[in-house]
Amino acid sequence: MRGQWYPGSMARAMRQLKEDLKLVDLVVELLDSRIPLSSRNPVLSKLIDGKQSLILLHKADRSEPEITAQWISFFQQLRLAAMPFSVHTARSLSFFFKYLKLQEHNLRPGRFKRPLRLMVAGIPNVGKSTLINYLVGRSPARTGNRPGITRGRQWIRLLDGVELLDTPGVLWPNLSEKSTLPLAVVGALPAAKLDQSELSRWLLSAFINRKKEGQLLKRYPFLMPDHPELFLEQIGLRLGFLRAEGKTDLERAAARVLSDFQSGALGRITLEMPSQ
Ligand SMILES: Nc1nc2c(ncn2[C@@H]2O[C@H](COP(=O)(O)OP(=O)(O)O)[C@@H](O)[C@H]2O)c(=O)[nH]1
Ligand SMILES: [Mg+2]
Repeated sequence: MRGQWYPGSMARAMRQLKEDLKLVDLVVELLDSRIPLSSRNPVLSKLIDGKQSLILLHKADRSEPEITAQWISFFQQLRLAAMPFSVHTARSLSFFFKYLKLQEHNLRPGRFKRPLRLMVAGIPNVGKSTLINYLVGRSPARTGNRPGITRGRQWIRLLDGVELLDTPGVLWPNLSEKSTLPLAVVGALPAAKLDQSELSRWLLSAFINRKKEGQLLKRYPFLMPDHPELFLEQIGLRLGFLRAEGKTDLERAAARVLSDFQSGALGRITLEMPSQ
């Protein structure tokens, strides 16, 4: 199963991650706040064993804030530090930097006074590169940065006494059966390998279950809210997605729904609850 999605590259990424972990004091695990269960790597917690770790519920601008707060309590009950994060919300950054300053104070090995070192890890498309670029761009310690070199990797000074590894760790997601659809709709698995209309039907019913038909109606103002099973058909028909035989092109309608979701045009939604 794992190999089917990530041929070869994941084993290599895992070996590299194990090497990088030896160099850091703190691991920042990015989860997609819309699917915190499925975007968690099942073995990372064993690998970082004993090390300080922080969960960022990333892309928090796309998920429901009340549910993100529930997830944070959920992780706190497991004794895991977690906070919401979005590169589109300035407040995220100040919380994160505050956390780092506190850790620097608590964890930085006193005797040699070397910097606190951290790395970012997460599944494909969760926003690792975007986050690193954003942190580097917003870092008050950026000016006059002279990164030290560690076997092809670089340390970037984020704050006084805090350094970030420039390359993120790539993890595979939770690949259990029930995670496939959630991962594919957020773009963590190649949607093209799956049935587009199955994916979009699943997504549309998630909006209905979460009582968010209103958000669908905003984007597709012609939908009849009482006919959820016809949504895809209506979308295709009204957008003029027709096949030669005059039938609605459901695959094209499905692809539109998925791309509207991924671009944020369908508004905020969380697809996995802590109670699951
Ligand atoms: N809405 C939203 N999108 C984000 C955020 N961070 C990253 N993204 C988007 O997520 C997609 C994947 O980001 P990328 O950094 O390439 O992911 P990586 O594969 O983990 O390195 C890109 O389209 C980013 O623009 C965020 O905080 N909010
Ligand atoms: Mg990347």
